[in-house]
Amino acid sequence: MAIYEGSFTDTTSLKIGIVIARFNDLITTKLLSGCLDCLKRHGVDISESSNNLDIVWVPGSLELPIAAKSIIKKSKYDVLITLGAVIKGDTSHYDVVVSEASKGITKVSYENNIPIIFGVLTTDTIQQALERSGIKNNLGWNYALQAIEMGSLIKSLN
Ligand code: INI
Repeated sequence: MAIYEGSFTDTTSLKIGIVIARFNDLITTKLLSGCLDCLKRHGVDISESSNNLDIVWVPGSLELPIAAKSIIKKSKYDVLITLGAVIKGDTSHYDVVVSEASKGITKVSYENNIPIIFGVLTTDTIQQALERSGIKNNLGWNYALQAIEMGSLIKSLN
């Protein structure tokens, strides 16, 4: 019997890409800082000279899939993290943005056999988004943990 699971300790060779939306950047920059804090505390080199981490900025969550697809072509990543914030509020096309972003990200992940963490907050209000990006908890931290786990797991299975 073989049991496979991700490792949280052997991160030094993990190559990670982060694709982040600028829309609602009050929230997404907080997700990014939580994410980077977690990666750093788990041994990932997050310095500007790092060869193991790249960050790509896009206008909004709808653009996350195409940027993920493009960055994968440019370099070999073990895992990608997509960060965005879609807040219902007055936005009538909330459902379209959430649905297309999630479908697109899943498609890119399956087609390229690379885990892509769906770090897009989907909330009814800005208050909920603030609570999930720092005021109460910073889900950016969780997304980074999930990335480490999935990146190392899929690497070990390939
Ligand atoms: N993009 C987001 O990331 N979050 C949102 O809440 C949002 N709303 O509300 O519209 C949003 N829209 C922009 C969209 O992602 C694209 O960038 C834009 O439509 C251009 O293609």
